[in-house]
Amino acid sequence: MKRLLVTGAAGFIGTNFVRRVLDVRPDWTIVAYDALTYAGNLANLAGLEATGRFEFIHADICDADAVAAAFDPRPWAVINFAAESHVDRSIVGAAEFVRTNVLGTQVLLDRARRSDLHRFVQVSTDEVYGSLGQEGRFTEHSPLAPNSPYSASKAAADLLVRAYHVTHGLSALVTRCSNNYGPYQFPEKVIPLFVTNLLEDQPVPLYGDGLNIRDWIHVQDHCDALLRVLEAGVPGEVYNIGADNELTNRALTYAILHALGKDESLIRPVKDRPAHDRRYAIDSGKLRRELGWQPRVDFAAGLGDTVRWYIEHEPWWRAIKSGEYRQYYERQYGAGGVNAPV
Ligand code: NAD
Ligand code: TDX
Repeated sequence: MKRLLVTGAAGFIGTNFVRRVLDVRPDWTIVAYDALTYAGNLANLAGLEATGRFEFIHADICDADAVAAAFDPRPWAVINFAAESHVDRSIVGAAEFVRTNVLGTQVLLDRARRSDLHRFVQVSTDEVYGSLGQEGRFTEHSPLAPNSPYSASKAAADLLVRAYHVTHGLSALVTRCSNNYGPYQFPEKVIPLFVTNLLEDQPVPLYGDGLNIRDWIHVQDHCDALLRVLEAGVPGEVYNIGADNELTNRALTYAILHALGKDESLIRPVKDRPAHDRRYAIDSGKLRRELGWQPRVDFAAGLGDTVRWYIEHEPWWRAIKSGEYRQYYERQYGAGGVNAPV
């Protein structure tokens, strides 16, 4: 039995990854570790204990004692998803981003370097490269130029991972993926936010001119890439992950409206995100060439499946969209908010 420690397991990508691994690696045991912040949801992992290969630890990655306990018995490998992940929240307050994304990663690395791990995989983002003009794509050699407190904290963590590999010989590596979509995504991110608003016949807040470009990948393709990197990636390396699927936010919005049979009168133009990165596009040629990975999910089909998932899991998102979420929404999108209607 291989024991895999998965931090941030109760969030969007962590949940999809844990479920996938339990399915396709019957001889692996998962130790899911999560602080259950506003974005972490234990309901996402419901029923997995029944596999007999799953345990959950409710703890913070900044807590060195709790991390040490999770390393006993020693895991075969570690994959770190734990993070504050929403750019807009990092603009309003960056402290929690530095604490979890930087300090938390350092705490994990300090424990990891004293264990003989197969791999330590740091799940990072294309946002560390900053913003592109109309031409070109990010490669692993693109300079780091983060523009938001979120992406700056992720870049800092990437550099710590590199330093622990070089200094301490830790078998660590970094992945940088583009924008994910799919089931279990917290409805502060654009796709689940727009889908669930439209299911309630509420307007969808489109930032600025709606012409910013994101490069979309289905979460299942991201998880398969992570599994490949975890098993066969070369320590010290960085691997970009992407599915060659650039779309303006406006085109994405129309695709979602169409999927739900709604019309454009529900688009609400709102104030732009400060320092809003104009375009992301990722070159994942290295991962494809060296580790033989390729994406499988066609965007139109994947978006349709995703929309259906939110339709079929209404209690899941309704539970999230009550309570604290309402205050967040009002602070962000209400009159006087960062993204107030224009
Ligand atoms: P998410 O916000 O849905 O989940 C983050 C999880 O981390 C939550 O379960 C939360 O409870 C947990 N967490 C937060 N602080 C913690 C702490 N101090 N200790 C332990 N757990 C803590 O995020 P996500 O979209 O699933 O992203 C996962 C990772 O992938 C992040 O590192 C993010 O930077 C990266 N990433 C995300 C995307 C994307 O499109 N969503 C793309 C590329 C990379
Ligand atoms: O209400 C909105 N209206 C809108 O127009 C929101 C929430 C977003 N947008 C725009 C901003 C972006 O151009 O949609 C695009 C996508 O926004 P987000 O879903 O917030 O994602 P993004 O900022 O691109 O970052 C995401 O991808 C990279 C994840 O949140 C990060 O964790 C990941 O690293």
